[in-house]
Amino acid sequence: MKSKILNILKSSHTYVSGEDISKILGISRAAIWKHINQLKKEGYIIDSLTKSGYKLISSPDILSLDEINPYLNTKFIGRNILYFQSIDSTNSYAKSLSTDCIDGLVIISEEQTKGRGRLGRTWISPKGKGIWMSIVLHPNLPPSEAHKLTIIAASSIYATLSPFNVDVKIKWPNDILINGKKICGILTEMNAELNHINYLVIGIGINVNLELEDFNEDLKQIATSLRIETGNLIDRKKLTAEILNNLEKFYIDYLSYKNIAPYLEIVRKNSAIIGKDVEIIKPNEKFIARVVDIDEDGQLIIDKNGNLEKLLSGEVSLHNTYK
Ligand code: BT5
Repeated sequence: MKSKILNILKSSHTYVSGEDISKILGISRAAIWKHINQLKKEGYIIDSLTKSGYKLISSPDILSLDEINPYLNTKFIGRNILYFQSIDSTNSYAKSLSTDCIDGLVIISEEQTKGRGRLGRTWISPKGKGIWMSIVLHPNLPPSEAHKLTIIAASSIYATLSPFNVDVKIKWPNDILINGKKICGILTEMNAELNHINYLVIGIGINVNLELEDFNEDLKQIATSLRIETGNLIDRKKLTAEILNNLEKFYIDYLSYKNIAPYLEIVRKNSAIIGKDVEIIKPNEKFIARVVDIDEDGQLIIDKNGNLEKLLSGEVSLHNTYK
């Protein structure tokens, strides 16, 4: 009901009387007043005049469904959003859902207190400054294909960030860099049986309006935000919707044709590491190798002392920043 009242206010440029809202929605004026107060608590500035009614003056910078919806053109991704002020981790929440959870459900939080990277690493997620979200999908794919959805996600983030006129690069398997610094990380996890994915969770963290002081000393060297790189405050609502729009387009296309090639092409063409020497960190060894290419399955081909080797995304980290 609160969303319906908000929609009425959003679609009117002048005051809407309590009587009109009451007629449209079939609820009492006292109930309307209660919802208006709730909206005000959420940060909406609503003017009320005894004779004229209510007028929406401004909406808060929040990532609720009501705020993202106007920019969304998807069929199912993001049509259901679970929105939190604070949560431990949107990926952990998504992984705790039952196997019949809604396809395309998005979990978003304004902050994460235990944001996670890969292999138990931490992802810092300060309040109201980034996009910290997890997308739940039910692809009909074997678990061995799950890593390809990280490629789909990385391509959709690339497509979303390129219009900002910044130097966007993809660092296989799951990082997006601007001017050589990390702006986004992707954490793909799944709830699966041996041969079947029950559901897949694509966790996306994007540093949108973080300032330098939001990063600790270590991260200041290797991380950045869209605000730092462009000098502008960025509209998080539009950006969130745009990522979901691109992600759905690429995801549907990939599932229809089972062809990862166009997305691999995006990752290859805009790779931060192909042709460069990187430090490869595996659970039991560390070495420097030259990155040669990414193969048609999305595995990294490296040249280790003259021998070609293939790496699967789950098992390695690549270190250094690559300008
Ligand atoms: C990642 O891991 O890059 C995946 C990050 C995924 C975060 C999203 S947010 C929504 C969803 N819910 C979660 O709990 N997680 C997902 P990895 O490649 O392991 O990189 C982790 C490393 O990135 C850390 O060890 C830091 O060095 C660095 N880091 C941490 N926070 C960062 C930030 N905000 N920006 C840039 N780098 C960061």
